[in-house]
Amino acid sequence: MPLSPEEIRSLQAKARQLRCDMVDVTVWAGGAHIGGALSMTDVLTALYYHYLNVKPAEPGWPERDRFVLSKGHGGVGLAAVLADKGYYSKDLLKEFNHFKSPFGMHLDGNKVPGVDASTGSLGHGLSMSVGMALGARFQKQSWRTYCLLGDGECNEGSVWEAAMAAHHYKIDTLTAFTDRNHMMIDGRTEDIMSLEPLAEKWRAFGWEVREIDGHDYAQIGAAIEGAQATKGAPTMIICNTVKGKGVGFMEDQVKWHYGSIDSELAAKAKASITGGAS
Ligand SMILES: Cc1ncc(C[n+]2csc(CCOP(=O)(O)OP(=O)(O)O)c2C)c(N)n1
Repeated sequence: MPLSPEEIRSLQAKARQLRCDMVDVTVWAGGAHIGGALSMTDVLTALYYHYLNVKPAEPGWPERDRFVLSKGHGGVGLAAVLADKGYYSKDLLKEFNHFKSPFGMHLDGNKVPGVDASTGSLGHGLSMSVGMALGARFQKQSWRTYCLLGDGECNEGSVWEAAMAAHHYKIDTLTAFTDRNHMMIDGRTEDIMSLEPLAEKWRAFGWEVREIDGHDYAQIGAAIEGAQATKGAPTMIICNTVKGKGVGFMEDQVKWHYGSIDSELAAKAKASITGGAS
């Protein structure tokens, strides 16, 4: 069922809060991949606050939907979401990436409740997702697998090996997203290693492809529901996003791929997120 206007408003409010939480974690950690966390926040919010069938009190629940953050450097974003969902105390976020903390910059599935796959080395998450989705099929389980990739990550050849396998096995319980913020670590994707025509590439690999505004909840919801209804093929949802989304001075700025924030800059960032000056 399409998201109602009320549900959309509620998700937007949640995303504002989560973006502020991510800013806090970045301050506590001394630095984080904040730009790419902010660009994927709306997709994460739609998944975790509406579509994913999970039980935060029982992270290992066998029938849960799986989520793989293939762009694992976005751990600062996922960590904030999982804390807010109640997988662990928000206080733990103060230790994010500190010595002896369970949280590294890239989340470890053996240490952080709710993390279905340890990622960080780009290019592996889609293969893991294919394996998980096949596992569900072999076990005759109906849970779904969701995977979020970076656009720069799609430079990795292993992404396309996984794409071939997902098509070959007709894994229609697999939904992937590309956070198409048009940037990678060191510049614009089209300058460093061009990806276009990206949608056509996924289609050529046999995927059902949807292209959306990755900050528009009606579009995100419709695309996820379309993927859930698709039979015989995996779906790729290309989410056009803005790196640093929500924080005016970070938006579309490659230097905010990874950055440090002090409390003064954090206040400015939060004012921007909540509608104050940027
Ligand atoms: C195999 C591998 N090579 C290099 C890196 C270093 N690295 C971290 S983030 C990043 C850029 C990724 O770009 P993108 O997927 O577009 O991420 P986003 O812009 O959404 O943050 C790179 C190259 C890595 N984590 N893994």
